[in-house]
Amino acid sequence: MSENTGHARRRAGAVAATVLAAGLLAGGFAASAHGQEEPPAGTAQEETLRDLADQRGVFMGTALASHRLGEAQYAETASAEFNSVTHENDLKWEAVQPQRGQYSWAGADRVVDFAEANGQDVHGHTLVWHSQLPSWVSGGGFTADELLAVMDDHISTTMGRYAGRIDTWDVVNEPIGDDARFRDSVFHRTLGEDFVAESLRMARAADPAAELYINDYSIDGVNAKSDAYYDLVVDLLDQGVPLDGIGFQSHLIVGQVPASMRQNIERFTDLGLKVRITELDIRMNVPASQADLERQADDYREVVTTCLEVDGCTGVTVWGVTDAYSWVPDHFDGQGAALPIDESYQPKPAYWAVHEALGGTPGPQPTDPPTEEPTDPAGDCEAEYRVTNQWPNGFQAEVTVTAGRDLDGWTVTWDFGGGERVGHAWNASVSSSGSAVTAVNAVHNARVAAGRSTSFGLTGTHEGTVSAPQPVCTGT
Ligand code: 9MR
Repeated sequence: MSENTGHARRRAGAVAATVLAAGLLAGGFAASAHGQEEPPAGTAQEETLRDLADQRGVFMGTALASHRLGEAQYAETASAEFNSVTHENDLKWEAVQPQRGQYSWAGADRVVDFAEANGQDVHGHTLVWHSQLPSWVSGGGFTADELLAVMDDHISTTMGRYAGRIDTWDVVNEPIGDDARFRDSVFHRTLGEDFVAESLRMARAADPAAELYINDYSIDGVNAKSDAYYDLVVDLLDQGVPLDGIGFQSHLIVGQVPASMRQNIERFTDLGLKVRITELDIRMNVPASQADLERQADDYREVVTTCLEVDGCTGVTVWGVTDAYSWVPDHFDGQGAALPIDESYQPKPAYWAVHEALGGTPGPQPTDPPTEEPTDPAGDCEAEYRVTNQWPNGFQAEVTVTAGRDLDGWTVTWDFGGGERVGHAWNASVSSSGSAVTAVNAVHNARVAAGRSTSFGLTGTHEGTVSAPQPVCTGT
């Protein structure tokens, strides 16, 4: 890719981050008219998931459908939020070689071109899979030698076309079934278990520089199926078969992130393999309850944090840009809402959980109903400053503004005592002059009724001390 092109597209794509941030500023996760507006001038722009992943040197990916790339919001969100893409369907055998020897690259190329124009990596999905396999292969009646030739042609042609442009591949997808035994397929029936090793050898020959993976679902925790994979990959490595990693698809159900996920990732990375989370989504019954959305956020946080904490777990791809186009509702009756961005391209609690796990802000917290009688401060308003998190060079704080009378706007000022500097802020416009900081309400939280509260947040840097400033609040 060209650096310049990538950079230019990157800025254009940041529109989506603005939409997401503005959705947040509009006061919630639901779609709202404000969702299309620019945030108030001076409001700090939230970093996107992509920004944060880039800073950490990990991938944060999504699955793309070529036929959606003409939709501006889809394309802008995909480029702003993700630094890696996987073809959701366009690179599968039935799409690429529907008839023997007749290759069809339009959809696959479109996704690769999009990724290159946006400076994104592409993960190749997938080469040898029992599903979405054209009937000329599955019902072809090939001998072992013939089938090997058919596989070699498909692998070498497909990987060869994208050599240098697609650097990682799911060479074999889902070879083991839910019963932890090799799945019945034309490949297994004709070639036995060796079809996996053969596919990997062909892939290495097709593009020696590419990283080669086996990919499957329901192998996220330690269980009979992941044990079977463990045995398989130990065997492959013992035989010297080229294999670089294993993909955990991670199609999960809310509240069911396996407790042994970390241990499971580590046993594969201990073998010298990489682990990728390749297709993460976390489904629930719909319409989604707030409690499930919060639980889902915890689950997303756990998966992303677990991956980031293990050396050799290289990143996370979520299986789609928006709930509007997720595969889940079509395959699981009454379920959906599985992705971090909702059907209206608004960030869900899961989005902010991933944001936070990647080192960003946690986004807006749900407003708890008041549990006590509202306080009634003297004067216009009072502000309470609370440090909510801190780390070696940084900190996060929340400031609560409580109105003493009905306010049409408010300003909070304070002085940092310890050399702190504000980095990002949300739900207020924050500016600094030396150690003096001024925070002015955002549009959506300007009005505060007497006795009620609103809050804003910020992250910043420090030089060793995180002080507890005394903020002063003035109402307008
Ligand atoms: O998301 C894909 C969906 O659009 C297709 O209809 C489906 C058909 O098999 O495949 C989905 O993607 C699958 C992926 O390629 C492999 N792992 C499971 C994914 C979800 O089914």
